[in-house]
Amino acid sequence: GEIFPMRIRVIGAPIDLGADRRGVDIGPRAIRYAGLIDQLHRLGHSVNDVGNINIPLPENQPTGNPRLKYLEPITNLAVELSDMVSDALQSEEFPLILGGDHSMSLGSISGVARVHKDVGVIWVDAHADFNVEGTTPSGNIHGMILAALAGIGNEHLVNVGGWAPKIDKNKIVIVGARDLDTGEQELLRKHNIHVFTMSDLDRRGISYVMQQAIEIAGANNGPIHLSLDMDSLDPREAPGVGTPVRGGLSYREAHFAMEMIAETQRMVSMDVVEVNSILDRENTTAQLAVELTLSALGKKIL
Ligand code: NNH
Ligand code: MN
Ligand code: MN
Ligand code: MN
Repeated sequence: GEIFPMRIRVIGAPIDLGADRRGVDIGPRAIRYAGLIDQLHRLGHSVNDVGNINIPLPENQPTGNPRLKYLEPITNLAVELSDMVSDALQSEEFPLILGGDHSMSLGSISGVARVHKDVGVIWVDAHADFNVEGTTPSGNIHGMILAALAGIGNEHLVNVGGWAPKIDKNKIVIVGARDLDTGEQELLRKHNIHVFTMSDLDRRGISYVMQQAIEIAGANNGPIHLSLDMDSLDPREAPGVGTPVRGGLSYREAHFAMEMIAETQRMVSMDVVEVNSILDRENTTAQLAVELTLSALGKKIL
């Protein structure tokens, strides 16, 4: 089928400081190894792969506050990545950011929001990543990033780059949620965050849910950022993630969600996160990440 050719800037952010299970730092290489760049070319896009950001090893970093582990290196990365993403957009390239754990989205989405003030976010994830210091069960910052982007939580996370909030909380939509912590549920309710759980998906179907998600995040025909956590998929499809949760998106549901976003032609940037190669089977999850990225960037069956 026909696609709209884009100039895509690929940025690798191999951070694993925001999560407990080691192995997501291999994610960007695994996704490239699964053929990302070549397949983007074949689809008709041009690609500027700028490589991976240098991330300090956890072995060389103090953990810091156990309720906000590795806060300092995570906010340092966010500032650097934010600049890189803004720069890509200003050069009229589409930022495609490869993780790494979901803490990298603090930087990627801050960078988009600086250029597109009205951007909304579709957060496809088994989790809501809406914890704060007082609600986190783990101290892992990848579980706090969406709240931080909405202006909620620790001031160092919230004010990365010197401004807040990055995203209007009315333009945040979570799709695929099925594992929420108790305090996190309360925060989501208190702030009226739009959450489409797996139960909503069972009841209404992926087509209805994505149509709503696109209307909410892309209100007034505004720009949309897609943050795809690979643990949104059912672990049978995506075994290589740090926190698998049963009962996730099927292969086709995930593809169809991506195809619907592509149809809008309003996605301005995209993250693919949480591919954990140590827990993966023969790069299956990285291959699926590539396939889903292609669908989001215009690949059609016919
Ligand atoms: N909610 C848990 C926490 O905050 C798990 C978060 N893990 C994720 N999020 N993979 O996408 O620690
Ligand atoms: Mn996540
Ligand atoms: Mn704009
Ligand atoms: Mn998740």
